[in-house]
Amino acid sequence: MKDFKKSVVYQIYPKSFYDTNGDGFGDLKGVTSKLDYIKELGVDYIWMTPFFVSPQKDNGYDVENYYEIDPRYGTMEDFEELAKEAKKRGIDLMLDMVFNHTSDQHEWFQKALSGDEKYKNYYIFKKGKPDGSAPTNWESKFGGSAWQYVPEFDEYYLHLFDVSQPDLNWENEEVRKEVQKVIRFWMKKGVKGFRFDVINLISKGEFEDDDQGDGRRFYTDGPNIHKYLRELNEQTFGQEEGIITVGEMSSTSMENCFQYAGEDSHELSMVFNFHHLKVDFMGNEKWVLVPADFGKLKQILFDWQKGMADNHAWNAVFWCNHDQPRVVSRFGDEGMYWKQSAKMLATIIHCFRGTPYVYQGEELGMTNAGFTDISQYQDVESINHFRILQEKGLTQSDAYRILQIHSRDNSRTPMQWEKKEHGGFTTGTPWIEVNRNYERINAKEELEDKDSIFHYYQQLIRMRKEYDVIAYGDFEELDRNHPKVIAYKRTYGTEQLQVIANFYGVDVEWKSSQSFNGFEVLIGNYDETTIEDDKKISLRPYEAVVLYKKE
Ligand code: TEU
Ligand code: CA
Repeated sequence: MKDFKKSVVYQIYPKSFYDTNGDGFGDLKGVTSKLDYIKELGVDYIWMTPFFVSPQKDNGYDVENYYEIDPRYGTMEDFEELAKEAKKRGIDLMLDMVFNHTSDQHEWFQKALSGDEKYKNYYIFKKGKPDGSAPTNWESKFGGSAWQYVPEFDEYYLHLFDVSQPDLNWENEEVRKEVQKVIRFWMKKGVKGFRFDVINLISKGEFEDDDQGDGRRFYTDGPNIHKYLRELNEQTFGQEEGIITVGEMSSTSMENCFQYAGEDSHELSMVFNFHHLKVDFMGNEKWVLVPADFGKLKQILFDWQKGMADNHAWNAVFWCNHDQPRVVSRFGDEGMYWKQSAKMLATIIHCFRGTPYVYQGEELGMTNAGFTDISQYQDVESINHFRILQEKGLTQSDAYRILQIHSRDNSRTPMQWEKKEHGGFTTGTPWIEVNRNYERINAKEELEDKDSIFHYYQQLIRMRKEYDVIAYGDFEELDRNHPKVIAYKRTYGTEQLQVIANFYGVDVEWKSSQSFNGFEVLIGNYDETTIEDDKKISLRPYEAVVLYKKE
């Protein structure tokens, strides 16, 4: 059985991964045909973002039927073939379960809209305020009110995301039973992992106006959340050994995560939190341009590493996913130090305590989309906010600059396979444009180059399996205040690891409180590392080095 502490997960956004029939959409057969590539990287699990029947208003996070494959992606036979071929290569599948909401096209919601009380109670319908306005002032994460008026009922329904994504009512036991049924169905198909979409938003608390924010404090980590997760665990994945689970925890608190992902709490194996990916926001506001706050980034990473370890809870560690800009563009340098900075960023994550997640194309150092016209954008959130920003008085060019930095489409451009039209992703017209740098950045070239970002990731992934200190070691921060360097130490029995990374494109000298005596270089992103003396090291632009010692 796999040990999730030694495992690495590779995330696939199938729509943008590989298209086998020329319709411009990636498909399940496309994933199957690239399994050898994924195997070469050395990962243990593939997390597949949703491929269930969906009107695709939010690229599949609006599920119409949890039991069937959207024909755009293929058939159930294609899925079974994928699972079988993956298994042959020692790779298990993790599916993405979207249970905070369904699509408005889901049969349950359609029945609710037709007035069927049983199904109305699957969702959250409420009367408006006496003046007829929405029940609360909560905002949708995609812009605008979180409530949609239904004239037939003179009521509103709640949608924390798009208007086409009505929130499910988890207080209703029948809803919880339906959800359990879905999980059991996919477990029977041999699925060994689940990622739960925005799962910490399912338990709504009081429905009150928020005079301090957008409403999230009323439904984030809500009153019954731990009860629901324990129940889910007990009724489904907890009954089979070796299933790994990860909860996507939106705006969560660390205290709640101790419980969500605690060793003995019987909720989930691990959690994603996003605090470290808001250091270039203004508070919770993402649609602004502010430079990334390095001090804050370091503090958040260190606090979560230490806090979760001290409380016997487990992190998922990552920079990238389908909702985030590309990390090399965000915190690295996509120009002169493209390769060094991509490797440096990978080093930090892959030596952390937690299970690393690699998002498709991250292992190639893929960059932000570089779109310059709104017609190139496909994401509902980006398109809404492009309008909202201009309504707020920003110029169009400022709105573009913000989208270029923050849009989720930055990570959704197709996988760059080779130096061919559309990066070899499709022979047709891709649903979203391929990044124009595919001739320089693509899988084929990197597989041939020993010094590539791909091969560096491969080495990091292998190290987690070979060195127990990486998988199981304690965490200790080394220098909280240095303005350019991230450094930390891991210890496990007689093994010690020091990770030292220069986060900037300039030379720096760094003095450690620890001695380097007896340490050897395990991996680094420059040919040779200059250790000045037993406590001093010179780091070149974006240099990262991992030192190891066993007594
Ligand atoms: O994302 C949840 C989420 O809140 C964010 O990552 C979101 O994209 C961001 O806050 C917007 O600024 C999950 C999925 O990963 C995402 O793709 C879905 O759109 C969303 O849930 C709704 O299902
Ligand atoms: Ca296709």
